[in-house]
Amino acid sequence: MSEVNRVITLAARPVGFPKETDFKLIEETKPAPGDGQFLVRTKFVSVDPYMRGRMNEQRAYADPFEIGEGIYGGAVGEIVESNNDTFEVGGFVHGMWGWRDYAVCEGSEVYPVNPDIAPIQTSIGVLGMPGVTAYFGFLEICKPKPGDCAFVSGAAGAVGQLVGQIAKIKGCSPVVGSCGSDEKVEYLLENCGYDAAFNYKTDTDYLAKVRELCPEGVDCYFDNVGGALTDAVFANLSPFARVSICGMISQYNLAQPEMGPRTSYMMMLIRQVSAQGFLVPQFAARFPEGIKQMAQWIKEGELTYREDIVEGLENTPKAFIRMLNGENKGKQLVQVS
Ligand code: NAP
Ligand code: FER
Repeated sequence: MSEVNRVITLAARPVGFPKETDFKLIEETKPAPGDGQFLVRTKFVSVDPYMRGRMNEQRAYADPFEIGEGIYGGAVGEIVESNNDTFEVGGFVHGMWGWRDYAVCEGSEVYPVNPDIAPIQTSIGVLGMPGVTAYFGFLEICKPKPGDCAFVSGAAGAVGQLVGQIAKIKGCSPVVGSCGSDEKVEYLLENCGYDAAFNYKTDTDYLAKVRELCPEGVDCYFDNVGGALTDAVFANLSPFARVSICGMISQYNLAQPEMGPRTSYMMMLIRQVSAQGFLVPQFAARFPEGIKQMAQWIKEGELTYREDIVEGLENTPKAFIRMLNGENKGKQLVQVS
């Protein structure tokens, strides 16, 4: 086993869209666990949109990453050395140690992963943070009822692909999504039970498109992207619609932020709409319940998901950038070992 620990650090704060040169791979000595600690060898790391916010100097909802420090984020790995009787060598755990080969961990920083229940990388995907974001962000905020029209933006990504299926399970109709390629549109229609979907990069009259696909208005809007598409969905909301403000990826890589909203507020007023932003940790106490239900749906064939796996820790910046670019098909992961 290698004695070197490769760590991907932030070399420079990205201006606008991140570049590979904003990151730097450094080599450290493989760390040794102290009393009560254990050493984890990373199997998969997650690249997530929120990490872009942590690369800025300005604090968003988490502290900025420091220049020259390793990038922190979701990861899953195998325990290879242990001074802790509860975390034995050969066991798997997930945690937030991020883009590195090895991490020394304490029991309080990680969660055990059972490889017999599902592939270990699902602990940072469908049965992890993106999964519970879809589950609680949709059910608790959109409060779907059978027959509601549900619209999901960013519908083919890690979170979005799940939201539409949960909407279907709950009897929403129609379930409509937007995404950035024809291949993704086809995936949503063929595999995720969406009633309709469109490619926002080629079908650019969003107002007309949402009206066409949601003729009775949108009752539940799960928003991953913000921006012009969201303006169009707001203009088509039904009376007493519920909007779950999950993400705004159309804004994350802008060097200059866009200002707004105006018409959206007007629509909230005249249609008596509720719109609520959320950060998924607010549901942390209920994660086990959501994960159990999603695992059950997967087992019963009610819920499907796709993962997009790039090989090699050194390619993590590439994977992060391709995810922000929309080249990922489902949850973007990096296989490290
Ligand atoms: P993802 O959807 O798997 O990947 C990001 C996707 O965003 C890309 O594949 C791309 O798909 C789309 N995108 C990129 N630029 C865009 C633009 N300008 N306009 C529209 N779409 C764009 O990522 P994810 O992990 O599932 O996250 C989805 C959203 O959920 C993000 O906004 C994220 O910040 C949010 N989120 C929020 C929470 C929370 O606690 N609130 C937790 C997790 C995630 P296309 O091909 O469709 O362009
Ligand atoms: C968290 C809060 C928010 C977190 C992720 C998010 C991994 C994601 C937010 C977003 O994508 O907008 O504690 O932990």
